[in-house]
Amino acid sequence: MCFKNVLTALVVVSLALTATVAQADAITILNAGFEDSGTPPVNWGGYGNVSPWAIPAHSGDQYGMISCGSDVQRLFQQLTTDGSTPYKFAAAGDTLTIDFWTEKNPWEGAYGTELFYAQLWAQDAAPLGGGAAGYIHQATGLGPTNNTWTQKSFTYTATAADVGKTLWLQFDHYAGGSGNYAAVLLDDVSGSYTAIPEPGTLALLVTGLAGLLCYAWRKQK
Ligand SMILES: [Ca+2]
Repeated sequence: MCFKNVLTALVVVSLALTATVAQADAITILNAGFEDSGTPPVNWGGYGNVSPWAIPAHSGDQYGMISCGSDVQRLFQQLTTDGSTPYKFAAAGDTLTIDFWTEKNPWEGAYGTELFYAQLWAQDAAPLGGGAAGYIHQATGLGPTNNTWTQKSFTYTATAADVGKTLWLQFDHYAGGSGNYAAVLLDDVSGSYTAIPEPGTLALLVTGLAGLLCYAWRKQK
């Protein structure tokens, strides 16, 4: 093998390994499309329910709905990699991305103080309490559009304090006070995570590349 071919192979292997170690893997969201009914929907905690109301779902027949007035209502679910194994950040720098589709009924007014946001909780129990403390990230600016399904997304980068804790995704909705009523609709929630390469993986990568370089150097001589 000539030097040029070895170098080409080296670059290809390096790129492939880099892509492998930085690859995003899927988070499993159970009943992500809210096709399994219930109050709350199957596999979700909180208060919201499932509705096949007059407006069509983003996909399937049903969507999740968080209805509320003067109180805050929510839907939440623990994040797992396969439906049962909890997903936990392995190291600071790992990232988690959540995507979902949302919509709002056009007949519901826009209240000045209406709030909708997604929270990420890192702890060992379900985030049943409504307090502000306890979550590690609150993603705002995710408010739904009237009568149009829109896709929203947020990404969180883990800190050292988050490592090893169970993670919960929670959608919160507050309609703006007594006498107000509003519902936010959700559908097709998905998630993915990207782990930063572990030191051991990087060491193997560097060792392998060094070996290939030595081989190429010897062949050239
Ligand atoms: Ca659906």
